[in-house]
Amino acid sequence: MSRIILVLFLPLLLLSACGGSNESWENEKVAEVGTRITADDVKANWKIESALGDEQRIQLKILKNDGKPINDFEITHEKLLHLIIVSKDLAYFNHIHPEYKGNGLFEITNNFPAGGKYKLIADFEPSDGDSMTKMAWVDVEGSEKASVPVVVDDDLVKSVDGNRVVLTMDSAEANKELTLKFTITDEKTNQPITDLEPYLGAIGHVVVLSEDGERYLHVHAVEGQGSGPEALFETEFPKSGVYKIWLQFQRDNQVFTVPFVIKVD
Ligand SMILES: [Cu+2]
Repeated sequence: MSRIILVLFLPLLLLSACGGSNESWENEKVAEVGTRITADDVKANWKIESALGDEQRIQLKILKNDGKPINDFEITHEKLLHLIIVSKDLAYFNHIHPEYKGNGLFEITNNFPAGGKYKLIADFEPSDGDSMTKMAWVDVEGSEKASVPVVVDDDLVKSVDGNRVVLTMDSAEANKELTLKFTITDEKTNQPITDLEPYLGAIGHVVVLSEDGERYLHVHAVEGQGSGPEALFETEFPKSGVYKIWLQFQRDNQVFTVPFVIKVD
């Protein structure tokens, strides 16, 4: 895509460099020639193979469309690349950070709970590009487990390892910016939790996927938050339907993952 633009508009670039016509129309086009890499310029090649024991080795090669590897990545949220793994039925979730091997290649092993289809989602930012997401469905060898239905939660209160989390939203409408508010209390004492530790440079991390696993939402932690009991995140649902939300936060060096299923009108 960008190469085509480059070829088409190179004459314009030369023209303007030579002090030629300088209409705004041309300037806009020339701006697209800029060297910053966008998601359209990048592809990811995924490979999964058996490693030691029950582990599978995941390899992810980040390339430009012309096949040249992207070599340099920015650290975002403390890591070069974030990998989310979700099973087809959204029952299994993992968030891990592959090791960078150079030459655009990231690698990590993962212990999948069963064979079958999984969605792999990589978030990263080439040093001369935009932050971007590349996703793929992959097949993992092995016997499959029965699929667990995605059921909308009756109430948005979940307890995980002694942490009780309440999710409230200012609205649940599609195509509207909204805030997800998580309030965390101690399940035993009912006291507010105020010892959240920064996790990946924020108060927490939230992943949202549509019921079919096709839509992955960008969610931003509201900046400058303390250490609980509230954790606020901003997002926008692109379409009505059922979504699964995973909140991750850290206390005492341990990361907790709390899932919710909501219906968006
Ligand atoms: Cu991450």
